[in-house]
Amino acid sequence: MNLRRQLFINGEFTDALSGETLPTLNPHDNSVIAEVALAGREDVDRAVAAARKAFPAWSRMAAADRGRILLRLADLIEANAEELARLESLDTGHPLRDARKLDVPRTAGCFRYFGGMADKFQGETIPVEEGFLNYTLREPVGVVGQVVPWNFPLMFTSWKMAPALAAGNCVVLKPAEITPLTTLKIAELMAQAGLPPGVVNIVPGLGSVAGQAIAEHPGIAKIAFTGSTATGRRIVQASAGNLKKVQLELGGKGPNIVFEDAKLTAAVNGAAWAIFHNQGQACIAGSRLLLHEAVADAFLEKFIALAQSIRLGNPLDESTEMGPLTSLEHQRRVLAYVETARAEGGDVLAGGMAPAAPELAKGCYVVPTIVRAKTPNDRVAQEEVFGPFVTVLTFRDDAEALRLANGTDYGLGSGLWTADLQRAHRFARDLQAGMVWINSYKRVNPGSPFGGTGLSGYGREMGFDAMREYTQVKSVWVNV
Ligand code: TAP
Repeated sequence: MNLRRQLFINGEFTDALSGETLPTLNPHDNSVIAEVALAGREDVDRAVAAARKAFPAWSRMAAADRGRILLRLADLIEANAEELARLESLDTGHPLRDARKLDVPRTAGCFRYFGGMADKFQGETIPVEEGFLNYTLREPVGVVGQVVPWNFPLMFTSWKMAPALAAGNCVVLKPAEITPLTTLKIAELMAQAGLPPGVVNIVPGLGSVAGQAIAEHPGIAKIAFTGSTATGRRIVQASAGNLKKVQLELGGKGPNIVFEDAKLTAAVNGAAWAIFHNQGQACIAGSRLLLHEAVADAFLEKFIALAQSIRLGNPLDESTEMGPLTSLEHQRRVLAYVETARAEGGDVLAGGMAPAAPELAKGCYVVPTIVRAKTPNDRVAQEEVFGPFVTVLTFRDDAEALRLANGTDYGLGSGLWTADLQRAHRFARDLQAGMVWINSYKRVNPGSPFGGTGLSGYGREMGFDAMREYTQVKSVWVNV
């Protein structure tokens, strides 16, 4: 593979001014894939200067022409699909078959959706008093800083950049230090698609250095962040200097509720997808399984058997269903929650360890883990574990189910399985969450708003809402 290992600033790949690099590792065996340039504050300054210079021409370009570049990029992503899928799998541990089937097509689909959106997002005329015409302009906010995590680097690159660019903003994006490779490949494809120099700048680097520099930078008008709630708080504080517009997509502890009238097989399969896809490293994972006590035993028997049948292995292996977590540090963190569960009096019903297979011993693997918590207030029922680790609680009636579901400070994804239409809509209304999936879980689409409430953050990605986030309204009065 032709790996890109440098920063991408002003349309060119370039070393960090300090000359520093950081190795990015293959989580299957922790071997070094590549040394990647590590951006410092002065590199973020260079990137912001390039973006500011590019902004006037990019923001005034005909919206359809901006859109056409994003549509070309979507085609190029599809033309390079296999390389992107392999690279994502190598750098993150996503099973190759998932990267091929989900990550790459969703990335292309997101750029295509917003490419088409560029010339369809418009202002309004407002009926005001006689003698005046009042209309609104939707203007880009300027240079946008974007900081993304390591769990879906390719997809999140598109979720962040596509609406920002369609709306006419310029971008400085920092991928996570441990997964920079596919984002840099996208930068290469952007140049091929005809994106003018400076419109997008990619600065792989440490969160505490490059990320912090983006959050503090006076030349950046808005910051969009996906990651942990703790870092989200830091970003809000660092952004206060120039009163940046802030958009936060943070953690979750998604409740997945199975009622007594649910179709059991569908609920079991859906619950496994909700927590085990991408090794549970998803902010919208269904990580709290709330089971009606009448069906809990039957559900758990099937669910445990399914979890134990999942094939762990090298993500590049075509038959692998679950790969490693993305870093050793994270594997340790997830396994530490197993100890927490035991210390809190919880029951480990399945997994709770690294796999015994010698060929996986050097990797960051964790066996699918199911824990029955003692109380809803236990740490394992409240804190985001972000791994293949699901916490089970049971309930007696709808009121208790709702109390449990809403019983954390998060509010991102949520799901419920029932045959009762009225109950389904009642819960959709009452759940404290940005997204509710009824008889399904974890559906996403570039047209459907994505985001949370409470400690899960604010602002929405995708759809028309994303275009609103990346624009500001100007009201124009004409004396007629
Ligand atoms: P975070 O620290 O939140 O990392 C996310 C991104 O923020 C990375 O690019 C990180 O940089 C950057 N960052 C870190 N400190 C920063 C700062 N002071 N200013 C600006 N940017 C900064 O997450 P993590 O440590 O990788 O993971 C910890 C936990 O967060 C996970 O276990 C999980 O619970 C949660 N998490 C949630 C999500 C989603 S999708 N909601 C995604 C990832 C993690 P570097 O990492 O490159 O240094």
